Amino acid sequence: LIILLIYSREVVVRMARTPIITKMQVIPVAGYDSMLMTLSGAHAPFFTRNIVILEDNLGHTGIGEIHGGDYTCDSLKSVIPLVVGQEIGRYKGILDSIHKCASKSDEDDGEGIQTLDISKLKFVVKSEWAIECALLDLLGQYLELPMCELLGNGKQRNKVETLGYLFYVSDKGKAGGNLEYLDESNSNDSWFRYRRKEILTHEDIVTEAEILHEKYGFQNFKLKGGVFEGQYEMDTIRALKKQFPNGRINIDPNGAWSLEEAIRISKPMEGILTYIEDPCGPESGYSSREIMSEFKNAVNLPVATNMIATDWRQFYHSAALKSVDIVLADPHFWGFEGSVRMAMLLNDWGLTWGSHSNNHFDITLTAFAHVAAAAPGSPTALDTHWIWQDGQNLLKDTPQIKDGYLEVPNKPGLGVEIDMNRVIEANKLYENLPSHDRDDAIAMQYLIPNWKYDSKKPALVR
Ligand code: GKR
Ligand code: MG
Repeated sequence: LIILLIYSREVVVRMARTPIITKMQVIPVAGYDSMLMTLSGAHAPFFTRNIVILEDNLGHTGIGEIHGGDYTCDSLKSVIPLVVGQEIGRYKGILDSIHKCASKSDEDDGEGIQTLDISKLKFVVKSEWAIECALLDLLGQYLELPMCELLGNGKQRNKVETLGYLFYVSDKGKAGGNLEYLDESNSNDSWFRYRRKEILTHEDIVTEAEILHEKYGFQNFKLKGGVFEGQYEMDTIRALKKQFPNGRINIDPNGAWSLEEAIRISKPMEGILTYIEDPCGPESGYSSREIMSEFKNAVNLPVATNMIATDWRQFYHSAALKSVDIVLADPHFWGFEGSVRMAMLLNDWGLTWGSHSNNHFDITLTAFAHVAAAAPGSPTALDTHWIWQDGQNLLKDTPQIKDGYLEVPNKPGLGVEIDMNRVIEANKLYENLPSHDRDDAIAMQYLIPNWKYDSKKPALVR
């Protein structure tokens, strides 16, 4: 039997025209975050991710990063036998075999994230896209081509316009020392000091944008709404526009406003906002795709989403109803090839592509740079939470954001090198956490006792 196994392995190796995957590791990791405010509550001091590392018989290493938590980690580990032993040239077949053996979790009711229930995000994210990323990294190294050259029609640009993701931030001191938020008050970097402080007023947000503009050169900003009354948040946008008259500014309340409120407060913002993201959600028996379509009929602003079109079936209905102009097709929802396929389709239809993000490390930053580099036409400035994590690098050569543009590594594959010492540290942090799933209610309850999530009430409105 042993001889037979050795023989059949030899046959596979001899027949393979591209390298064989010899090892797949799944490493859960954690990093530090600020007390960022959103409709779903307040970010915890830590966020979690899963890292995939593939090795091939040429000695190359391919990497990918995705959503954190045990569900995603276990899904990744369960498919290791479908990946190891395969040749990288068959990467589409490998992913197809994973899809075919995937089964829907009993907890997944198919609702998606149209009401921003973050416990459902793990069903919208597909763990195998971290494997797709690592496979494309290996394939790019084998072919000596940057990853963006393997996607869609290949590389469309050398750098990718990126936005400054503005958040209201609560005072971490209000958690009474029970939650271990990072203190960067001694940092030499003014952004690193500022991002861990309370940021709640219009003036605070303008200062946040000014510091970010100074450090990264952003000309595009997105304010995370769903925290205060909608009118207060629109006044923050006005203050931003006053300071950055040429800036392109967007607000995303994650569907918190009713259709009536969204129309009332957004109409006066025509000419001030560049676009608006998920202003309203499902109501009165109508889905968010129907409600957003009515919003679009009433308000003359381009509308973006990462909530109402998270797969092709939802996109079909969103497109049929003309509910959106901009689809933020996160490669971790749609896949790398799928996100670029969406970019090509939107471009052909005269619509716009962009990408959504959650907290992430620099592996995701690099991967998104390649996807956006392959998106044809004029994508909207890319979302990234990276500015809140900058400094917690898992790479030795993290791509930089300069003058508002993220560099796209011009080396084979992802074009970056993983720093295993940092990964091991981030894994230790993860292993010491009491829970691995995101729960924004815990920190919120220090601000408002017994606070509960309500998709129709901004977090600080109770
Ligand atoms: O990180 O809290 C957050 C964001 O609000 C995230 O959960 C959203 O999914 O950033 C995202 C968005 O654009 O909707
Ligand atoms: Mg959004």
